[in-house]
Amino acid sequence: MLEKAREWIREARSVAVLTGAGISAESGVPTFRGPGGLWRQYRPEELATPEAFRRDPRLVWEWYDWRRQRIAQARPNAGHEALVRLERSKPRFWLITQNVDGLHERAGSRRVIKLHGDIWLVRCVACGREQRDERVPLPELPPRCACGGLLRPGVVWFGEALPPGAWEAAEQAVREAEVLLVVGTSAVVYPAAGLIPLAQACGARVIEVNPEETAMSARLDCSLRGPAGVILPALIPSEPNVQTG
Ligand code: BJW
Ligand code: ZN
Repeated sequence: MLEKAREWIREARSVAVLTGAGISAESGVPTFRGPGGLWRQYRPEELATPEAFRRDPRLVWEWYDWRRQRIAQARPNAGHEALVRLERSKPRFWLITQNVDGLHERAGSRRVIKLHGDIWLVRCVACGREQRDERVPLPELPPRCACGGLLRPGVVWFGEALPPGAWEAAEQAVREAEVLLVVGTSAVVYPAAGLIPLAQACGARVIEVNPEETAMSARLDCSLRGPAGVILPALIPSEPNVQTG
């Protein structure tokens, strides 16, 4: 299986990658679902919503403040680094991520499409002003804008639209891809998970890297079972591929 997947990746000139929380798990960033996916007694579906924020902005901010601290302490791992090598070896490449932690960019990835926003952005619910704020912990919860309005994290919650242009860019990347590599996502959140059947409908081979079976495993060409920090370095060699033809 691994050998076949290596060959598909080696031969492809156009590659797309879809990542989820699992790629950052080995960096110490908790995933949403499965073991370690709970914060206090809450499920992410109860906190990552506009309704939860309206009801209790302080509670939602406590969760984000805790995650921001975990992310600030984290370093990119061998999985993030392998994807940087892959990007550098391909003439056409896009890394589509559901993650808000910024670890792909910190590892050196450049062609990144962020579907669910960025945990280091804050946006005023009153005047709409958005800014970067990397302070951990935040001095005041919930934080406030200079205009007095409440600030919210610059991320995409359930029921909200993706950032302008992000979905179109992701769809385009997947339509063009000969190979889609799906790493560390449970593939239950849409529209992101819909990129997998789209890639297949457009003729791409889809390779999954995940220690567990997922909602999409049964329909995929190849599922590699194991942690991203182990499988991705084995899949993507250290020497950049020389592209011919
Ligand atoms: C490892 C590992 C290791 C562990 N190595 N792997 C169609 C059908 C049904 C529902 C919908 C639909 N279309 C839309 C919906 C509704 C909804 C949805 O999908 N609901 C489902 C849950 C049922 N979607 C939305 O609401 C989306 N918006 C939308 O559709 O808007 C429409 C609209 C249009 C126009 C105007 C207005 C509206 C938005 C979805 C936003 C999701 N937001 C979150 C929070 C982001 C901010 C934050 O970080 O706090 O995104 S929720 C959370 O889930 C987060 C993640 O990005 C996302 C996906 O999770 P992910 O990454 O897959 O993580 P896990 O934890 O689930 O899985 C981790 C995996 O890693 C596991 O498989 C492990 O095995 C594995 N793993 N260790 C590799 N070492
Ligand atoms: Zn404001």
